[in-house]
Amino acid sequence: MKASVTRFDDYFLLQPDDVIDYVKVKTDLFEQDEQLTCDEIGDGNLNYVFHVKSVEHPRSVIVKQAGHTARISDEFKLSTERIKIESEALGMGGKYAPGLVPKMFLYDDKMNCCIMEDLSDHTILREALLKHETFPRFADDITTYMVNTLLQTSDVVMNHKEKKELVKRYINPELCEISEDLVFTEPFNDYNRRNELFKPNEAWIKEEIYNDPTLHLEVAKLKFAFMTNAQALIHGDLHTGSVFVTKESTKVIDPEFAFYGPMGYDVGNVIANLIFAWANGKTAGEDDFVEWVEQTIVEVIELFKEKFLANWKQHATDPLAETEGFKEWYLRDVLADTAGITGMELARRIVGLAKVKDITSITDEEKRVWAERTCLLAAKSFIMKRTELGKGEDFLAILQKAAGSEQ
Ligand code: SR1
Ligand code: MG
Repeated sequence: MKASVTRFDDYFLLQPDDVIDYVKVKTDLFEQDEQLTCDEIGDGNLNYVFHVKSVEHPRSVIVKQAGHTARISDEFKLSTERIKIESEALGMGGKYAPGLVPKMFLYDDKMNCCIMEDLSDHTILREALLKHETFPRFADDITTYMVNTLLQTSDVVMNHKEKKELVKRYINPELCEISEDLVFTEPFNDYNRRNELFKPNEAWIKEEIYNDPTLHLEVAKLKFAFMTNAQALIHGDLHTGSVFVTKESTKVIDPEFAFYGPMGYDVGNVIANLIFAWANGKTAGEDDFVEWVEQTIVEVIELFKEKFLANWKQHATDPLAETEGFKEWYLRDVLADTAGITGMELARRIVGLAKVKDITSITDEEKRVWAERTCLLAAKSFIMKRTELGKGEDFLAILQKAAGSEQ
C-alpha cells in the first residue's frame, strides 16, 4: 500500500482510465510516468475485471472489482465483501496448492478490489474446451488442488479450534444464497420464476424435472447437506470458467463463493462441467476430444481418491483419523456428494438462469435437444444413485447410459 490520502479512499465503480491511475497509486508495479492501457475483460456473472498492460515493458496485472449488484442481473444485491473472501481464499490456495493459483499483489477493502497476476498467457478452460482442445496436465493438477485445499482445511488435518475460526471467517451468506437458490431450489420448481427453458425441451423438462417427487426428495437432502456440512474450505464455484490453462499449467481462479461446505461440491462441479464439454464435443462429432474428456472424467475421480488417501495418511492429525476403515468410509461419503453435486450442477445449468456456453452455443436444434436431455437424464441418475458410484468408470457409465437411452 502506498500513498495515505488518495481519490481511492471512498468506494466508486472504476472505469478503465481510473484503473490506470489506481494501479500506480496503490502499487509499485509500474513507474509513475509509464504508459499503460486498460481494458475491461470480465465475462463472468458478478464482477468487473480489468487488464492493465504496460505499452513499453513486459509487465501487466489484473484488477478485479466487486459492484453492489451482479452483472448478470440487478436482482442480485451483493455485499462487496466477496472480493475479500476471494483474496483470502486465493491466499489459502497458494499455501496448500502452490503454483495452482495466481499471485495476489493487493487486496483493497475500500475500493473492494484486488490486484493479481495477469494470466493472459493462459486461456479460460471453458473457452479452450469449446475449441475442442485437450489438456494433458488438467486431471493431475486439478486433483492436487482439490485434495490439498480440501483435506488440509478439514478437521481431518486442522486443529479443530483453528478450523472453527476459519468457518467463522468464511461465512459467505449472500453467495451461498445464490447457490442455494440457483443450484438447489429453482431448477426443480422455478420457485423464483426466472428459469430459462430451451423451448423444444420445455414440456420434457417439466415432466422429467419439475414433476418428479422422488428426485425432489434427494435434492432436498443435498441442499441441506450443502447448508450444514462445514467439512472443508471449498472453492464453491469450480466450473471450467474458474480455471485458466495452458498445456503445461493450470491455475484456479475466482473463489469468491468459498465457504465451509461439503468437499464433493468442488469435485462434482469439475465433473459436471467436463460433461458439458463432452456433450458439446459429441454434437460436433469430435471423437478424439470426446475420448479425452471421458478419460479425464475417470482420471479426476481416480486421482482424487488416490491422492486423498495418500494425503490423509501423511497429514491427518485427529486421534481417530487412523481408525481402521474410517478414511475409506469418509472418502465414500465425499464421492457420494460428488455424484450428487455433479447431478445438481448438470441440472441447474440446463434449466436455470446461469447457463453454460458449451450447451447454448449448439446451434442445431435437434443436437441441443439431445445434449440437454442427456445431461438431465445423467443428472437424475447421478443424484438418485449417488451412493453407488465408487469409481471413475461408474461416473462414465452413468453418462454413457444417459446418452444411449430412449429420450
Ligand atoms: C448470479 S451469479 C450466477 C452464477 O454465476 C457464478 O459463477 C455462479 O456459478 C453463480 O451460480
Ligand atoms: Mg466466478
